[in-house]
Amino acid sequence: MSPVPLFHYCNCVNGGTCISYQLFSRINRCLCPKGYSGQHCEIDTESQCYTENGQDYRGTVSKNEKNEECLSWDFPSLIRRDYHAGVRNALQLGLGKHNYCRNPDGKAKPWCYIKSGYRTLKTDCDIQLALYLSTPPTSFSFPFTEPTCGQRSSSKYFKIVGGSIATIESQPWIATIFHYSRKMEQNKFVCGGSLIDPCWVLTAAHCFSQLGTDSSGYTVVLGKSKLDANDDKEQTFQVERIIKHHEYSDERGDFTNDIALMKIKSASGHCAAESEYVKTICLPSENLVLRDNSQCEVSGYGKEDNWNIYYSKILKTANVNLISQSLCRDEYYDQTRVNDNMVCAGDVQWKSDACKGDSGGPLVCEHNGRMSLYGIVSWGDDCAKEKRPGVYTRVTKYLSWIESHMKGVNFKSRSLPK
Ligand code: 4AZ
Repeated sequence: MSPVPLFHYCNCVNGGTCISYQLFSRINRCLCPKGYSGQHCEIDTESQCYTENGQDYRGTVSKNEKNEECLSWDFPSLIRRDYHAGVRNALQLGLGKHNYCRNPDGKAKPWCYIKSGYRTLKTDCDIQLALYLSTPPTSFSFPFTEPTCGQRSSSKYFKIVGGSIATIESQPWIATIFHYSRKMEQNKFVCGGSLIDPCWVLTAAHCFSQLGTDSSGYTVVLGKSKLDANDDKEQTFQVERIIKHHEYSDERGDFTNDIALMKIKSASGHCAAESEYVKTICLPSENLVLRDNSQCEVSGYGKEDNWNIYYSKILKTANVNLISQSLCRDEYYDQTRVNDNMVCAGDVQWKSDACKGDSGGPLVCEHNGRMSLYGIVSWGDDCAKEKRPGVYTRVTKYLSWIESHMKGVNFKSRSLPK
């Protein structure tokens, strides 16, 4: 993966995406997913009740039990009180330039200040305790809630010489596929992939050309930041099944239908647990055709150039632009190699590209405020070579194939909301 420097320090929460207007200023802002607002997407615009003592309540109820309007936490005279918008850990406590009820000090329920004559009083809010008939739903595994796919918890990049390192939080859907080598007595890196459901990883069919589709030798790691070091953010799974597209072929070197699914195994049946480092990516809707030149990003542990013998030891990301189908097919490659089930993307200066080892990994693009999986790293002539863009499997063409194999999954909850 070749370089594209980016600085993002938005501190977005709840899956907000950091947008940076780098060229003109150093302004950053969070693009919040539906249901969240505020500078850091910290305000939950939908929650009407609180749980436990409401210390985590981040909703927008702003009246006390007598139906009086709360004072804003940045009201000037509150500066003399213990809790106001200017306290050091205001963001963590939920305090800011708003008058929503909060419980920053562990009281019984959310409260707020009100003005009563010359006095400022602390009063309980008119807000109900949530009642669950069973355990509360977790948004990751509960199929009837809004999908949580395609929302990263932060988008941090650190520029280094010769490349752009991505934190795992900025690509939490990336999966790393390994295969056990008996000869070397260790797991060897094979390919990248994308987590599209807690139990399913989407990757490229050509990843299994050399080592086959016997699932027993493979391992999938989620939340991995460094290729040859382990840490406690990682989640590792064995593989239950590998489904390669039955019409995949590279006999003519064309890599058509370069797509495969891996079902990962877990004793509980829940597979991946959502965390800051592990999240699903949305699948695009079937008719999504993004405009030529749309900026997308590709990530992986691929080689930094085609001749390098080593894979990158750290996760990298590069911005690439979508290239028109006709330009790619007729000018950059030819009709026998590029078909409508593929999409091409490249850097304007041909400096960033996917490379060997990035295969199977995600090409993600923003659409409707979420990141969705538009392509799978498939092939290309060399890496970052002029007029030889990266070619990706066009995911929108395989949605029914994916759905037909992911039996038992509430497929709609895996797609981008319309
Ligand atoms: C590969 O060998 C490979 N520049 C993947 C992507 C590209 C080239 C090669 C695109 O896996």
